[in-house]
Amino acid sequence: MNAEDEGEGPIPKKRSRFTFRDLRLLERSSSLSPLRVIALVDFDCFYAQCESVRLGLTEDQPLGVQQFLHVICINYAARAAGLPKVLTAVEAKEKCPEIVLQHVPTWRAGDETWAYRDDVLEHMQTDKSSLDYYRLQSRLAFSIVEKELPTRSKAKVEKAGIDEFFVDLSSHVHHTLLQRYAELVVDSSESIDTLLPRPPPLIFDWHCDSLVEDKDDSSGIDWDDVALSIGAEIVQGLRQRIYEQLQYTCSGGVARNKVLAKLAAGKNKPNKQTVIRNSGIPHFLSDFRFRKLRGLGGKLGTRVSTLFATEQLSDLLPISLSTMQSELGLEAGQWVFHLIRGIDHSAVTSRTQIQSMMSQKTFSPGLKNIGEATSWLRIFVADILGRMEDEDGRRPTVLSVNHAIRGRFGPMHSKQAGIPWGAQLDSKCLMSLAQSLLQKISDEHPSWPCQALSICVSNFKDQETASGSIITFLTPKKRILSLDDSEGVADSTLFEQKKLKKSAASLDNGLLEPAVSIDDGTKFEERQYSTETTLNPLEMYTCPKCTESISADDVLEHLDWHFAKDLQDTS
Ligand code: DCP
Ligand code: CA
Ligand code: CA
Repeated sequence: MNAEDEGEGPIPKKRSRFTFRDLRLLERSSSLSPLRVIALVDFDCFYAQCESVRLGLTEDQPLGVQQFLHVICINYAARAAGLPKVLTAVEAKEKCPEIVLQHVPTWRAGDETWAYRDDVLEHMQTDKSSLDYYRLQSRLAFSIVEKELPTRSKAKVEKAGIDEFFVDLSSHVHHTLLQRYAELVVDSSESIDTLLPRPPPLIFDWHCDSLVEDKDDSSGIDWDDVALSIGAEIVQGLRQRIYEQLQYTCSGGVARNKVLAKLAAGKNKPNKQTVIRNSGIPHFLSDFRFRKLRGLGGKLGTRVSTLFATEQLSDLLPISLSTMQSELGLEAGQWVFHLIRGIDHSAVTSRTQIQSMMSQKTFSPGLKNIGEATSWLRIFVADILGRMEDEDGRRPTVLSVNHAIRGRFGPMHSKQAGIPWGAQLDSKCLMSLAQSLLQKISDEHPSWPCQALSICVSNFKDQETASGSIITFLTPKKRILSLDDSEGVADSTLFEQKKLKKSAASLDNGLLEPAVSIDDGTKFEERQYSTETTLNPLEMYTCPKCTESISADDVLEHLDWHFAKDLQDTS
């Protein structure tokens, strides 16, 4: 960007603030381009919409999605009736008697797959909730997005949670700009640092429901505005396609980076779209509590609020870069200093790579013997196989079984084994590994009754790159479960297995030789375990019961854990 013609006051400038170089950077989706266009699309009251559409209800029918005794998502009709986002089923009925409460599907010992059931409350102690239906809907929506966005102009999509995705529209917008405005085609005789001509005087359509701008800024429309409006037009089209095909509404935010796009999408809901003009960024941000900013919701945010004794973003603005750096460290200080000014260069990465998945449960009374435990291993395996359907072309290479005789309070014993690369990755393969690992734990340690059991698959590899062997795996299958009757109390715990000390055992084809023993007898750590550890854990939620910060994928299981703990505390 060149500041050559700054300070001309309200008289329309002849040249843009931007150069051909900025345009070139836009084409490459470079985060350094001041013309960058990033969008975040987030589904409105996602689980509630899934249920409302599935049940064929109208939007104005209040609906809540129930998980055991709690309501974990309510639609906008219920919010209009004054209900908070999370509450108990009893409170929901009291405050809004006409509300429809739909329980999430559950796994049940003895059944072949998860199902919607009318009698969950009679089986609270043995059912395990399943998010598969919502994951499936998320997948369907995502495939519409991938189909609609042009590959030629390389729009990049990043799934950022079960119901939201970022799109880097920069390259696509560049393509459209050049199609629509011939004056932007580079003249080879000109220097790349030449200022662009001004955009033509336009009757401007922002393609949004809410525009954030600086009302005092009289500099007029420039190419960054045109770029954002083209981005908004694309997002509007995407949202429209999703609605036509799935009947789900979502809200969109369009701005120059991920942090701002996310804030914008949350600003007006439901079914609304917000665009932040670059000139409006300081004003837009000044109202926020800084912990709302992506990246400041967790520990770093807590540190900042403790150090500077404030939650308000505006209170941080007078703090100098050097003070930030001396308090928070060079890198973190600089990062926070920029972030609160709306500067964020993080890239939209086309795929969030899940590194591991865990399926888990606590039991009270504990599982009596290996037979009971095997029934639950089958459910865990089916749960994990269902979730792996999202992982097209990637498969885990390690499976571990974690066994904690006294639940969260340990000790925990874990064993892991390599998943044979040549084998079909199905319930038979995973069960065979899991069973032999559990048997080994049971042979080596006093193990029954057991209060917490889990399996974890990890070290995901791309099928093509990892071995070169072409095999079939993960064709969607019916889960095969034949479960014994189990008396164990259901429900998950949140825990983190100790880091595996050794790498996987033999990954050779066909070898089912399990068991590199890891951390036997180590103290059980009472910390949150992210069931789907991604490189970039994005969405965190504050649990209404304990204020712990929980990733989206763990929320249901976390509430499950509270439920189990409440039961324990009252018994
Ligand atoms: N979720 C949950 N418990 C929470 C928060 C979220 O189970 N405390 C689940 C249910 C939500 C889904 O994750 O439908 C997506 O979470 P969002 O934060 O995007 O919230 P919603 O989509 O429900 O509502 P909004 O319209 O505010 O986006
Ligand atoms: Ca949402
Ligand atoms: Ca969301």
